[in-house]
Amino acid sequence: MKLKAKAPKAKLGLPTIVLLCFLCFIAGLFTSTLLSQVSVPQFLSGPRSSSRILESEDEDHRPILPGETGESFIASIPFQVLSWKPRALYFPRFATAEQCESVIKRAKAKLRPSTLALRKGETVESTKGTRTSSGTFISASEDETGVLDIIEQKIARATMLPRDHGEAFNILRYDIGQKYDSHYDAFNPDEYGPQQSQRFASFLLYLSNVEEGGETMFPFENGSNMDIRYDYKKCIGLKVKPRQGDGLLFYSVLPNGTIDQTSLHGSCPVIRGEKWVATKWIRNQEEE
Ligand SMILES: O=C(O)CCC(=O)C(=O)O
Repeated sequence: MKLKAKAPKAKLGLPTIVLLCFLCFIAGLFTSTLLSQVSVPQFLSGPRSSSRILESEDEDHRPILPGETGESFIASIPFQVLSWKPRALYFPRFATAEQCESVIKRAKAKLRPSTLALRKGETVESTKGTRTSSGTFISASEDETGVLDIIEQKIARATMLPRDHGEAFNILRYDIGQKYDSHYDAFNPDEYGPQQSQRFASFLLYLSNVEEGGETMFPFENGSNMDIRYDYKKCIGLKVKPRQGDGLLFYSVLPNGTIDQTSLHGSCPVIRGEKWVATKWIRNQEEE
């Protein structure tokens, strides 16, 4: 009788299994640490890249608990600094095409020839031709569509100037050849007499594209042309081409409270097409 040789059975006890698991865990940990050090490219491992990674994470853009008058969300309003002298910012796509068309529709039936604030000694006759557009004033509360309300709120966020400091929107239309010669929005008391409050900043929302001409111009930007006898009808300096929905903000008053001489601006004549713009003048005091 042949006896079958029996292979001895390896028996693993619980302590051995636990020890083996532990060893596997340690080995895995070691390998992953080694791999992460080897495989992260150089450009991702420096301090700049780690901030880049953080920037793209939502964690970084989470709103924090606001104050009683604050907002519970992070607003994103892209802008470009166009100039420091005057302080001018450009806001691409500030409003939608539909919002712009709605404002134009609302204003169309109410247009009248634009008027001017007169300096001491000036008359309607002597200033004829300075501002040849037509326009109308519409406040946000008058606009039952709610569009001006949305735009006004956004302007207040972008400027951090309270809504109740703003005048009603002045909706303007310039036809071919129409323009606004260079002027200041702030009123110099020496020229206009004592002022209750001052136009501090201006926000222009372009409601239409213009085929040619119609730029908003700043002839004294960065001090240029200030030392020559500048002809106020000339369209020179920094020019902003109107594009439907874009916004332009500039400050007429310096942080020290005096009028910024470089904030002189105007509208170049429209050469082709038609220009529509909504101007919001924002004062240094609450509007009555
Ligand atoms: O129409 C523009 O581009 C400028 C308007 C303007 O200067 C104003 O409303 O004070």
